[in-house]
Amino acid sequence: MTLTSGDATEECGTYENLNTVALFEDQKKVSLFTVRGYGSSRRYQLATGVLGLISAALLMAVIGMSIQRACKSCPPDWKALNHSCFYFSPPGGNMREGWDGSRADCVQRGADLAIVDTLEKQTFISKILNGRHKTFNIWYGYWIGLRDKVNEQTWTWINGSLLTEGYWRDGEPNDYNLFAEDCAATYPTDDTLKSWNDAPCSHPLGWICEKEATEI
Ligand SMILES: [Ca+2]
Ligand SMILES: [Ca+2]
Repeated sequence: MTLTSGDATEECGTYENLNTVALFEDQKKVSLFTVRGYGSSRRYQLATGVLGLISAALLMAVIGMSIQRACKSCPPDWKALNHSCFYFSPPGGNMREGWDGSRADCVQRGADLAIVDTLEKQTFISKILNGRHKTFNIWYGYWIGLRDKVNEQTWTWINGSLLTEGYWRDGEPNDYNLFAEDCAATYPTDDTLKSWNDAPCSHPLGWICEKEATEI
């Protein structure tokens, strides 16, 4: 199955199509064998032929449903990566929220803040932010679903799993001592693998939501 990334897309299986051809060929062989081997009368030949066609049609219908189930899609204003959809809040300065407000927006969209737990996700998100903003700026951050709010320096994703690999900017996370910096955001940077910063959770920033792609 080919995985997709970019704008809202559909993702459909292809192996089912190959199986369709093979199974249909098998079905034709069975039908021909039936007609040649047992069709002593014309009526019997006709009956087996019709049965063969009906069973082939049923087979195609079942496989067609299987192909539909393999298709995934994201809403028009979301970006697709593998089996996930990502929403990036608009880049305008009047569309910024604290971490809690950002998460509430994601939940309202049937999603949650993004869990950036793979290199592929990190690179995907960084490239999109770099395309938007061109350069780093403290106000160009986007909240992700990562905090050390409960235990300082124990970074935990919103699904409860602990951070195993972080893509922090040099010198981060620093829990900058004038504030409690307990929420993580990702920023446009030259190095796509060094884009995170811990910031005060009330800091007004953009946000990135993530949800499973929908089967259609
Ligand atoms: Ca902290
Ligand atoms: Ca920091």
